Amino acid sequence: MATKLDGAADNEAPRSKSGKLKHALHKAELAFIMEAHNGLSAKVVEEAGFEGIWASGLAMSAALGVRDNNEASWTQVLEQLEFMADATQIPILVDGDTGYGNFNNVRRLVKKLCQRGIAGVCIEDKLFPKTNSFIGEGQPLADMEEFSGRIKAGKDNQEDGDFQLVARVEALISGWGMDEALRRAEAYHAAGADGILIHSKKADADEILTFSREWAGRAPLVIVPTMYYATPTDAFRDVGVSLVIWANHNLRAALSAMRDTSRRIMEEQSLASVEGEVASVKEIFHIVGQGELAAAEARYLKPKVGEYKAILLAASRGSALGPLTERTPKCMLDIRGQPLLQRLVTIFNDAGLRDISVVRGYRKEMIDLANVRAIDNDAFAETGETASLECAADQLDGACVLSYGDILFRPYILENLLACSGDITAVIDARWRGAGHRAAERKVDLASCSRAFTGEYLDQEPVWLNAVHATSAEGGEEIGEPSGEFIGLIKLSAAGAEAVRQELAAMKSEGVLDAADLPALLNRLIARGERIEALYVTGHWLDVDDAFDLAKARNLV
Ligand code: SPV
Ligand code: MG
Repeated sequence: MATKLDGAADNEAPRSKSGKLKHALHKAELAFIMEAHNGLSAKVVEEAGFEGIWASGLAMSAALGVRDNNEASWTQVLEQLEFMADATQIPILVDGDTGYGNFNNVRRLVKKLCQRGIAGVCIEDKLFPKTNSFIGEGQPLADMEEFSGRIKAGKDNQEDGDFQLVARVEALISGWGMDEALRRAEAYHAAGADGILIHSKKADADEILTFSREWAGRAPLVIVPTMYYATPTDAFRDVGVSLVIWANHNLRAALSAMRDTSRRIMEEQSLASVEGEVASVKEIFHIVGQGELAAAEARYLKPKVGEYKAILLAASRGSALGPLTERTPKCMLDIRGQPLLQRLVTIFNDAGLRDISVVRGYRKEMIDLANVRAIDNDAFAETGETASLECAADQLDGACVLSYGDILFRPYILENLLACSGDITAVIDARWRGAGHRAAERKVDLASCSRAFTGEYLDQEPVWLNAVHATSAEGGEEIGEPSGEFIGLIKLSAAGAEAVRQELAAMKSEGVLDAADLPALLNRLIARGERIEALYVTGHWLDVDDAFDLAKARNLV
């Protein structure tokens, strides 16, 4: 029994595409490559798990609607190959026909294939323009020495050291017999071919098996069992074949499927019966990597306003409002004929944001707004803002604005926020001590930023948030002179939303989620190295904590 050549050790990773093809040809086990004729079929071959792709001349020609007679020019083939190589990670062995001419054409072909990331080429010892081997009898062969010159020229000019050149022997097909086939194989091996493809058009594999035994592993042996398809694959293993090419079955499968589908749609004048039998449009999007593009867009494109989601946190009762919130959560208190939350939703809608989620808790049945997604934090009584936000974590899957559910602000504030470019931007009121804010009487989230608000027209340098500290009438942390008050409005890019999602998960696993508020979340993000942009505003917003605020809100609108 002949054995396949000993090859490179399997643990030599990572390999280039040509290195992978070289390995497939030289390793001890039998390798398989499968036909593809364009980018999509190349992806299908890769997806199925093949070690490589056979870029079949017959299949690529037929896919272009032309014959396997070099009717497609070599540069047109090159263009198809570029799509196939770009679409896949596995190596491509190209059917280079006769090399499109003499040694001069072969060396230019090899150079160009190396430049396009093609792993290897197979050239056959016939004459340009070629005819498919299964057509007619006794096709003329190239002169053996002249063909050896094509091989040498190809190998001398490969820009990629591992590029593989396979020499295809047509002597059996053209009726020249076994001795001539072996003589030519030996000459091509001596000329530098990395492997020998012995081709046959017989329905049984006898001549292939005989050749393989006689060849006895002098160089890797490649076969194309299109006509002797019934031969068990183990028979090829037993005689030391290195690489089997399944040469045209994707093209043939596609032709059958396309014919059947077209015929049925033509006859039935309807798509109904074929719909379940063809690949879904979704599958097409998936195989061409639409998901990767969406991720790249999120990374590289500024989101359009309409792509922002909004999450409004409205789970708390608002106890400071006493009996007013006994039956109604404070976000649903009436502000001149409309609930506070409805007014907030309208601000978002007017700015172009349509996808709005509200996290409900206290008296959740009272919160039922049109075109707003309701998300429930049923543990609202024992938890706070970050726990509510975590209930909406599924919505943090792209650019997003987070807002307290009990604030109102002039629309330009949201407009300015959406124009900010940072991944995470928090709105800070520089005028927090201003009239009517009554900071000494209530809990305020005081922010310290990289620099103070200037109000200068030309001041466009970014400001960064350093920390947010909760303080109250009873006194809070000493933070020196604060830069302003965090108003409860945050803009997140897709990356920012992902960072928030991860931080919420971390807080959950550390057991600190339930007690935390948005300032705590911001501080943790800063601590882990996220840069949080501060957008200064000067008033023009309010939050509703008590009856006084409520009166003010009723005056605002
Ligand atoms: C091809 O697939 O184009 C081949 C193999 O060259 S064969 O069609 O068998 O010649
Ligand atoms: Mg071919």
